[in-house]
Amino acid sequence: PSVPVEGQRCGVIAIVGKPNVGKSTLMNALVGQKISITSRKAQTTRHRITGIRTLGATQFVFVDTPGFQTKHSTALNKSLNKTVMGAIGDVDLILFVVEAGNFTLADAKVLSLFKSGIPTLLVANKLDMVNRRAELAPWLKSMQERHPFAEFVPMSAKNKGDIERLFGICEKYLPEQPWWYSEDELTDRSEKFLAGETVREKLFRFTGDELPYTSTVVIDKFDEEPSKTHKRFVRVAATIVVERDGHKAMVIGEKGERLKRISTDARQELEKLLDAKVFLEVWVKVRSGWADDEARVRSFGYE
Ligand code: GDP
Ligand code: K
Ligand code: MG
Repeated sequence: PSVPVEGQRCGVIAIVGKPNVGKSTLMNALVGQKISITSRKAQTTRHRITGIRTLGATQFVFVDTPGFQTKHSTALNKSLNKTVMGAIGDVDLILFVVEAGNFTLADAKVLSLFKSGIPTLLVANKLDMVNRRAELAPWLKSMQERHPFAEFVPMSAKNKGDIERLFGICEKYLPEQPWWYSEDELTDRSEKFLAGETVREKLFRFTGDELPYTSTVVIDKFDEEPSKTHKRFVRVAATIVVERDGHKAMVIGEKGERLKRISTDARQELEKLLDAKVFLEVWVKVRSGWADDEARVRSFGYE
């Protein structure tokens, strides 16, 4: 690297909050590339995902987490919450993300998990959705009384200027130490993992609200094969696992139309992400009760 080791800064920043406040959108904007899937639905993010961005002398290591689940205590939800707790245990900075002007019981539950001593910023996201900005000042004041936040950052994860400002704010909380990753690394997740997440995102996008969250994607095959015509050729086989026959029919759609859209969109996005020609096969399988079955949850790759 061109930056001498003595001048380098590096640290971990956890992005935490209840479902749907915009954590993954924020993470992708910070990393500058989509590595964490997003959607209108809760439970889109199911793993701890590391996103890395090196700017100047500073390496920012962001950790996106599943939204903390407070409603149902299935094996899947317990595993998601464990992931969140693990992620905030030992970090340099916490970004506690809420919707600007909003603070509910679910937000309060997440906040109550934080150990004191780790500097925490209140990221009041989705500022673009706030009509009455004047009402934000008293709200921020009430937030100050709830928790000793180091700073308030009203912003929108979809606004470029806000993202740049956030880097400036975060930088000073990171210790001076050599970088952990190379300058151009974006994530610690494998391409195979990203492939599964891409299919899962399209599954969520195209099934509307009717498909329960208890569906998942397993990658059965991820093989790079030699090719005379493309610089990279990757063969991927994925299985969408659902709970009931009715859900299976929903995913497949009339004459297989929906499954086709899911596969086509996922393939196109994967080709960009992997910079490769991709051959993608997607299957649908019924495994009733998988989200309640601890062994199954583990076998599907949840920690
Ligand atoms: P997560 O569950 O906290 O990871 O939330 P996601 O990143 O998946 O986002 C949930 C929804 O909020 C998605 O539809 C995003 O497009 C939307 N969203 C995220 N950030 C913003 C924002 O700053 N403004 C607006 N208007 N929508 C946002
Ligand atoms: K979401
Ligand atoms: Mg998310």
